This record gives sequence, C-alpha cells and structure tokens, in this order.
Amino acid sequence: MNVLRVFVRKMSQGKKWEALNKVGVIGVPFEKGQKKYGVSMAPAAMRAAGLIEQLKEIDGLDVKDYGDIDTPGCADPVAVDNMIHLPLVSECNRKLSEKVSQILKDDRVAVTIGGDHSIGVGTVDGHCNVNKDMILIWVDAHADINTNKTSGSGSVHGMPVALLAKEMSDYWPYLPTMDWQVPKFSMKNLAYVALRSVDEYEMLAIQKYKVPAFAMEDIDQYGIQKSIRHILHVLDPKMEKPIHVSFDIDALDAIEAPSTGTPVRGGLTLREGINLMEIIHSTGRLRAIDLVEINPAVGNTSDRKKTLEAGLCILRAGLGFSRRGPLPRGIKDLPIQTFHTDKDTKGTKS
Ligand SMILES: [Mn+2]
Repeated sequence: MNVLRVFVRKMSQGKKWEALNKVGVIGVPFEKGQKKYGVSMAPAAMRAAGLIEQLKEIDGLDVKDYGDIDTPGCADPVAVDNMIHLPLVSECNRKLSEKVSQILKDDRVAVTIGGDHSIGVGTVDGHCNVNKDMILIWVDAHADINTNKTSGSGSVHGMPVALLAKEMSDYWPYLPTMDWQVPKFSMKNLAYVALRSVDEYEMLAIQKYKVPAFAMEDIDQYGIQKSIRHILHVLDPKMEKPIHVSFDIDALDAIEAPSTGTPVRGGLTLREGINLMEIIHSTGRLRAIDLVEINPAVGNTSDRKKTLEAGLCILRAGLGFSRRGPLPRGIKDLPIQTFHTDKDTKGTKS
C-alpha cells in the first residue's frame, strides 16, 4: 500500500517536460498603446525578413502561421483618464487573448509578434486562461507596471503588468471596455530582466510584492546565466510550471536594437539576450514568447536591419536553434564532444 502511494505521488508530481516542437506564430500590427508611428509594421517587416522560413530551418520545428490579428482602427467611443486609446487597446487584446489560448490548446508554443507592449495584456491573459500557474519573465528596459494614476505619459504600453496582476486590481478605477479581462495573474509568478528605466511607483510595486527584478546592475554583478537560473529557481523550485517570456526589444542595448520607440543605452548585449532564451528553452517548459516594440520606422535602413535580425536571433534561440550547429536530420545520439572538460585536460603539460 505504501509503495503504491509513493508511486502514485511520484507520478502526480511534476510531469516530465519536453520542449514542444510545434509553434504557432501570430502577428499583432497594433501601435495605439503608445504615441509613435511605425511599431504596427513590425509583423510585416519580420515576415519580410524571413521570420517563418528561419523558424522552419530549426531542426524538427513544425511552424504554423496564424496570420495577423485584425486590429481595430476606429475612433475611441469612451475616454478614460490618462489612458490613451484604451477601447482600442482593449479590443485588440480581447482578440489576441483568444488567439493565444487557441494556439496553446493546439499544443503549440505561442509566438506573438507585436505591436507595442500593451499587447502583453492579451498574450498573458490568453496563456493564463489555459495554464493558470504559468510564470512570466518580463525582459524589458522598463517595468511596464504603471497605472493610469502613476503613468507620466498615459500610454498603455507602460501599464500591461499592472493590468494583468490581481494584486494590483484595487489600484485601478473601473475601466470601461475591459470587462472581458479579469486580472488572474499573480505577481508571485513574475520576474524582470534587463531593467534600467524604472519609475518611482513602479519601484514601489516591485518592492512591495517582492518581485525578483534583475536590473542591468544585477546582471553586471551575477552574469546573465546566474541571473536567469536564479529567477527560474525562485519562481518555480519544483520546475513544473509553463513559462511565458515577454521580450521587449528595448531590453537589448540601443546599439543592438536601435529601431524601437523608447531606447535606453546600457542594455543587454545580443549574446546575453540569446543566451537567456537558450537557457529558458532548455527547461522544455517555454510555452509563449512575445516579441514587441520593434519599430521599423525608427532609424535608417541599417538600424532597421540590425533590429529585425536581433529579433530573429532572440526568437530562434527560444525555439531551439543551436549556435553549435545542427546535426543531419534524424541523427540525435552521436557522442559529439563540444568542449574539453577538466578531466580531459588534467595531467596534460602546458
Ligand atoms: Mn515593455
């Protein structure tokens, strides 16, 4: 009896996770969560830069393109204090949430190409509706956790985390048009990476709810690998929860990704961004990636090319592309030696 009980407990403890080899791509040509022209062109620009073809080149990856969300364009019928275009933001996110849920139910990793970061409301809501235990890693120069009372700009792309978090629901007034979105995400499942431009009340929220927040200063101190492994351990020590990465391209240094609306210097190198995604991919639990705030209208041709390429590198790393190179299709188990261990070099004369 005891043996059986132990067996049953073991079976029910954390299911074995394997990286999904199927992805669903959805474009969100939406820019009303901020004031600059151009970020809505990112899905088309990413596709023109070879998004789907490059993902299909990853060994064994089955890629389905779900097309673009039909984004609303008509004028705002309702005005909400210090929340520009809320009805449009709301309508776009309602559709996106349903689409992300559908992709996850199709047993695919949901890859969402924004659009500005207000679309994180839809992607995370859609993920939460399928997996309420999901953990969220917000990779961004900014914390995006203002409310309409603390925001200096009134742009909703600075508010998505505060809209999602149930702990912060008391800080909001009634928001017309947002009835579909019941905050159900817990800040206990949230971490930040790459912060370097955080407002006062955002810092207060991060501290109040003890959110693991790895600002660039912390990444300088611990390195990207230790930082991300620490986050994964703190949020989910049993390693059993699905992971959502919401990656704002401005997490990367402005030198790496200049075509974005609110660039901040001193950010992640592209290599750090890639390595972060590789580590999260290696858990086998990555189920959703958002890539947002690429603005093809900012900068010159070279800036745009650099930024789109950086975005593609980030996505590929999160979906299993290996910088070491692929093996021929179907061959997985050859004992390839990729580096010398201590044991190999012990005793050799220098
Ligand atoms: Mn952001």
